[in-house]
Amino acid sequence: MAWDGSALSDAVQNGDDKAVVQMVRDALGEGVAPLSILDEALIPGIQKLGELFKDGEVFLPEILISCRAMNRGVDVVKPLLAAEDVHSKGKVVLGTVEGDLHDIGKNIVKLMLECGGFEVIDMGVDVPVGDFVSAVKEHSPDILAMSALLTITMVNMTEVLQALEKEGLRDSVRVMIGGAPITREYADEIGAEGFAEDCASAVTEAERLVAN
Ligand code: B1M
Repeated sequence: MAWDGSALSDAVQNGDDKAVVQMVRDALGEGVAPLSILDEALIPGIQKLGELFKDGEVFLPEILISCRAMNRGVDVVKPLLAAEDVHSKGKVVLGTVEGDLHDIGKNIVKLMLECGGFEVIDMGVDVPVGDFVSAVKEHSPDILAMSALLTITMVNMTEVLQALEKEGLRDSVRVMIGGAPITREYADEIGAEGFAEDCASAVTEAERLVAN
């Protein structure tokens, strides 16, 4: 019988961290795959809350409490997603663009990339354009990966691309972008080589970028 993650998703929405941790452990005990727990319950839980937020039915404090509950759940599955193959597939500098404090998606992308065998240098959130450029200079990554969740901050991705161009670094690195408002069309428009709409496809996209 297929696993039903709706109770766990509800627990995330209710911000009940103890229930979240228990249900994740129970699901693992029943043999549910860690990635299914992430994709079918933890992520949908926080996404549903976003819809309620949009409709004015929940407010920021509730979202923060739910984020904490979700992160507790992620902490339980994290070690089980760990890569067995320690050989690095490539180096990724990752961050959320300037003006943007959303990091749940970025952190999950980081986790999945690491589990997929990439070395990830995490710049955190609200990363100024110049810091991305400095990180490319310092670490010479294969991929510069940027996340944005706000329509008003996604434009900062273009700024980073322009700054890389100005510094003569643009050809040294592949750029991958993602986040709720980002599309493949937007990536094409600004000249980013890579785009992924979720954490699982971020890994396949990163693999494609390092192979080309
Ligand atoms: Co904010 N927020 N938020 N928020 N928030 C959104 C994004 C919003 C859509 C909510 C809404 O109105 N429905 C809206 C943006 C509207 C817009 O711009 N069009 C919004 C707003 C308006 C705001 C504030 C302005 C609210 C305010 O203050 N009035 C404010 C801005 C603060 C700032 O950044 N300067 C704000 C604040 C916050 C909190 C701090 C409360 C909290 C963030 C906590 C945190 O991240 N530590 C928060 C949250 C949680 C959300 C929602 C509810 C959930 C986001 C999330 O974590 N989703 C969100 C609504 C929504 O998205 N439905 C919302 C789960 C996460 C797993 O998905 O991040 O999409 P996501 O990541 C996915 C993919 O996008 C992809 O993979 C991930 C996993 O599959 N992905 C990548 C992400 N990055 C990638 C990078 C890649 C590849 C794939 O390659 C590099």
